[in-house]
Amino acid sequence: MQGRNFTRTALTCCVALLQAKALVKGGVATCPADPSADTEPPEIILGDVGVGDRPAPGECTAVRTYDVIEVRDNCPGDVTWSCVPPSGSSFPIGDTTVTCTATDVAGNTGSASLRVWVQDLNPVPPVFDVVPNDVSVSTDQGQCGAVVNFTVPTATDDCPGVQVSCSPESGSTFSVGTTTVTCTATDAGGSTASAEFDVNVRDLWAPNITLGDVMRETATSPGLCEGIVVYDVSAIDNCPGDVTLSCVPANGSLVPVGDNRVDCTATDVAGLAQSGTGFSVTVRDHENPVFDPVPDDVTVTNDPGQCGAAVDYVANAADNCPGVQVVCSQESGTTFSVGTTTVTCNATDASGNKASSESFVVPRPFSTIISNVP
Ligand SMILES: [Ca+2]
Ligand SMILES: [Ca+2]
Ligand SMILES: [Ca+2]
Ligand SMILES: [Ca+2]
Repeated sequence: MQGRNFTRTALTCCVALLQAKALVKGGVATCPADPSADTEPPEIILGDVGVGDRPAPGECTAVRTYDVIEVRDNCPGDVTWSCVPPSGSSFPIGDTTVTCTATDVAGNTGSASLRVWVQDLNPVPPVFDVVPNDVSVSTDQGQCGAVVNFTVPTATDDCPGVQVSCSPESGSTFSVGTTTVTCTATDAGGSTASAEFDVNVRDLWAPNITLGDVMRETATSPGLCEGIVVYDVSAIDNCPGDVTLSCVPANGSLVPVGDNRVDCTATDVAGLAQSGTGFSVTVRDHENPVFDPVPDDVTVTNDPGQCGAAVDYVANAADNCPGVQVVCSQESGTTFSVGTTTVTCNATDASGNKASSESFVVPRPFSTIISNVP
C-alpha cells in the first residue's frame, strides 16, 4: 500500500494515530513486515511561529504559538509526541529553542526544533553589580606570561537570563605588561553593558646564567706576568629581548699570575639582574728567568801581598714576573784564591722556575785585568 497515512495541520495533541500501514519515503514503503523490527524514527514537521503578543513594559515574557504541521511514521500505530515549551505558553524575552520529540510504537524517537524569538521592546541594559579590580601578578616560572584566573563579575537585569563573558577569559595566559579585560553583560533581549579592568603581569624572573667551557688554568703570555682568560658564558631569560651579559674580568683579557675570580651579571630588558656563580681562573708562570747580562768570565791580578783577590762581578737575572732572586756559589766582593774558581749562579723566579749560569774568576799574580767574554 502506498500513500501518506497521516496528515494533520497544527497538531495540538500528543498522540497521533497512524491508521495506514506504511509511510511512503522517497516512494518506498519502509515499514518492515514485522513492525516490532522497525528502526525508522518518526518525523515531526514544524511550521511557523505566530506573531503573538508583545511584552508589556516591565514584563519579561510574551505568549507565542507555533504549528506542528505533521507527525508521521513509516509504520501504523500510535506515535506519542510532545513539544517543550508547548505552543501557547509564555516565552521569555530573547531566543528560546522549542524541541519536539516523537516516539513510534517500536520505541524509535525522532525530534525537531524551532526557535522562538521574543523581542525586548523596552530594552533596559544590564548593570554590573561590581566593577572588577585590577589584577597584578608575576610571570609564571620560566614563562613570559602568567595564567590568570579571575572572578567573572555578575550583572543584574530587569529580566532573567543576563549572561556575562569576559575577553580574554579567566584562565587565559596573559603576556608580560598590561592587558585590558573587557567583560560584557548581555541580557536576554540582546542589550549589553561592559566593564573593564587591567591585568598587569610583571616579570620577576632574572636571566639564568649558564657556564660553558672555561679554561680554569692557563699560562702566562710570553714576556708577560699575565695570562689570557678564556671562558664561555651565556644567559637566557624567560622573556624575549636582549639580555645584557657582563663579566669581570672580560673574556679574552689579561689577568695576573695567581687565582683570578670571574663574576658575571646578566640583566634582562625589565632590568632584572642575576649574578652568576663566580669561577676562578689560575694563571701560572712557566717562563724561566734569564741572566741579563750573561755573566762574563773575570780575570784579575792578586791583591798586593795577598794570594788572592777580592772580586766584584755582576750576576743579574730578568724574569717575566717580579721577584726573581739570584744566588751564586761565591758572592761578589768576596776574596777568591789564586787559580781558577768556577762560580755557579742560580736565578729563581717567584714561581720556582730556575736558570743557572757559570763564570770563571781567575786571580793571577801581577797580571792586568782581562775581561774574558765567553
Ligand atoms: Ca517508525
Ligand atoms: Ca534588560
Ligand atoms: Ca626576565
Ligand atoms: Ca717566570
